[in-house]
Amino acid sequence: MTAPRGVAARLRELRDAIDRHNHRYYVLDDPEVPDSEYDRLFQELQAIETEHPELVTADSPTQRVGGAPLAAFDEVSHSVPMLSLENALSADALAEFDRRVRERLGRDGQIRYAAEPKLDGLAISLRYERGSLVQAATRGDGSRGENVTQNVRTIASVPLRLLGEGWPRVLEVRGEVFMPRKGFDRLNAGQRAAGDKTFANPRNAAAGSLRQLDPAVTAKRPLAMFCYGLGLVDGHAMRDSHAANMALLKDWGLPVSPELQVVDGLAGCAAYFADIGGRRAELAYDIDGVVFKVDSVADQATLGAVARAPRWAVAQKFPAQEELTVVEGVEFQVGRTGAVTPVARLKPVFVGGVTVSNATLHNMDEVQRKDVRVGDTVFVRRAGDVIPEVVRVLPQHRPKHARVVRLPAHCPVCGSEVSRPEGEAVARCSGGLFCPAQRKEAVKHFASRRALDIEGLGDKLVEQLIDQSLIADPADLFALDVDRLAALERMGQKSAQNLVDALDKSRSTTLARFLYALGILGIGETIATHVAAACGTLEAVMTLKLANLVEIKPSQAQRLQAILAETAEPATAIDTLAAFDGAKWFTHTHALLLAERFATVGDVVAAAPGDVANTPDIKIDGVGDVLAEKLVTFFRQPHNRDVIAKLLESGVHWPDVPVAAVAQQPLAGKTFVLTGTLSASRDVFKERLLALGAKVTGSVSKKTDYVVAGAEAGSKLTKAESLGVPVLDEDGLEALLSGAAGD
Ligand code: I6G
Repeated sequence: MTAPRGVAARLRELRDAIDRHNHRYYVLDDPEVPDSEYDRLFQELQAIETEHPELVTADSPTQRVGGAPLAAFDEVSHSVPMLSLENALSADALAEFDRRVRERLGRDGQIRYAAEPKLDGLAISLRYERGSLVQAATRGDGSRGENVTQNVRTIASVPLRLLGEGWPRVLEVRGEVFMPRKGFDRLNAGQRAAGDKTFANPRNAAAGSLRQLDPAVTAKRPLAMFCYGLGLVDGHAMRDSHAANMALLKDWGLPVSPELQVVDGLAGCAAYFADIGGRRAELAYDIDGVVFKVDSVADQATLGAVARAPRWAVAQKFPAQEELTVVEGVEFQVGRTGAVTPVARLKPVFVGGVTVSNATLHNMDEVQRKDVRVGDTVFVRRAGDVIPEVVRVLPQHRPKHARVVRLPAHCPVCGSEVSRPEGEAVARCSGGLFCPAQRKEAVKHFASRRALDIEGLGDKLVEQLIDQSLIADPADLFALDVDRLAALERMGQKSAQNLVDALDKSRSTTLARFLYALGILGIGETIATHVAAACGTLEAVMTLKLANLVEIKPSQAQRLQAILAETAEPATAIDTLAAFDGAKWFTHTHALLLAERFATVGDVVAAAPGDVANTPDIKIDGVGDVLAEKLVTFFRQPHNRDVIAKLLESGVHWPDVPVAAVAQQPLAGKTFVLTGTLSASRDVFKERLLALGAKVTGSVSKKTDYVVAGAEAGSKLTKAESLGVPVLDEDGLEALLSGAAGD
């Protein structure tokens, strides 16, 4: 049945009116009509939609809360990465930021900054297509987040349809979801009354509410949002200033901070920071600082981004909050790499919005420097998300029998010896993967998002698996079956099956991720990518020798032979030596390198200097002598080789990286900038370029070799054209990649 034309027109009228009233009520805080009038319009709309279900659309105000509870959130790839912010923890750090901005832009005068409070909430990306909200996603790791559309639709201040006109065909808006303090207090009072768990602070409450699988629960939570930036914009030239763009969003009905202001130079920033700091307690929501952004969009493009943060924005944090409490004990925690870290157990104290009962003491040098003893009254500090720390002791409150903290001789978890090498601050358990604590951390790392990305394998589950001896190392994960998993605490048949599926999916990975997942000391994600690119195969990595990577110059070899002849016993094993007067460069790494060829000092002294000298034949970006030793030593350990063999037997695999050494990599020395929308996330193309030895940077300069421009490329494309930098489209990039890879 088609509805009469008059009905459709009335329906449009009602939706427009309700959207407008919602906006005035929830965004502008300035309602135009009494609640009774709003209710009447809403009921009329509901009645029409009940009679004409064919007229119901997803962006109707009646459809905010809908949809069945989810089993899990889908993953969403961000077409433009969601960056984080550099922090400035002092006025000096902010001045340094301003100096760098002016230097990079070549400006003497003041920079105009857009300033607004930094909310203590959760970053979110909203996607509007032709004015309707189609997707909302969390930041996740910046490239991929979780699809929380159903939940975000329930936030009253987020429009399901944009107001006005002239919006781009696709508009991605970034902002922060938060819970105002009053709503938080009400929520906790309700939770308490119902005997349910209360939330420690508004941030946790906002995060917990947004990650509900049942949108009906989220709908009851008092969430709000402010937009602070843009993601992908397709089909509309936005304005050339950040503040003007935010004003445009506001015109389209999106909530923008009423505190947003444009200020001039560092002095303007300082005044704004002081003003907001003074009014912090009066604001309706928690903030932890102020964000300053270069207001000119063209200048933002020139400044670009480093790693995960734009160079044109900074978060100046309020000073950390500190409270007094008492150290009730000191325990030692064992981390993934065996580091034994002293942790103070504190009398619980409320600092910066959370109850703190543990604080790190970092290492024994710090314990001694601060002279922290059990029984001491101490200041504890918590700054933002940083782990709380003991700042200083109040010696006047020290009880008579305050106990001195000593490093245990044996690991508190496995009983192995704890050693602290000369000159190192960190003490380590020598148990390696024999130590359950290290095993747990190793498995957690192996499963983590940037490693093998095993969805559903949370920390608690890993702990259970190790404690119940169901696994001893990461390779054992692949032998787990649904029945064994389903028998674990808080696991059912369905989640067990999901985990087995996730394990199966994770078998297919990349060499770089695999190397990172092994958790080799010092080998982070970037270095793992360089190692994979330089070596090409796991076998090549596993057979690396120090001789491939570490240099001993002929002049050093000669001098070393002379010193050894004079000062060392010929029968001394060469791998026990390090540093001599006159050869301070000679480290344990060099001794290990020589041990690949010689057994004793006598053998080294008797050799031709040319045989003692060494020229490395593989250059791995970022791998110096220290990392070279860690890498080579790791793969020499039989238990590490056993775990790797087991992993390969369980079907973990990756595509080959057909490369030998960086110098021979086809794209070595070439710098690329990726811009605009490509058919897959830019990270995918970045990974492929890195694997062939290329560098990928965020900003275009004369040194850029290629700019790869996808759809709707903006200022970077314009800059490339003005500098005469070659521009490739996606097909051009594919051709270059397959040519370079020798396909
Ligand atoms: O995490 C953030 C909070 C607030 C932001 C941010 C912000 O502006 C007020 N702005 C940017 C550009 C980014 N993160 C990346």
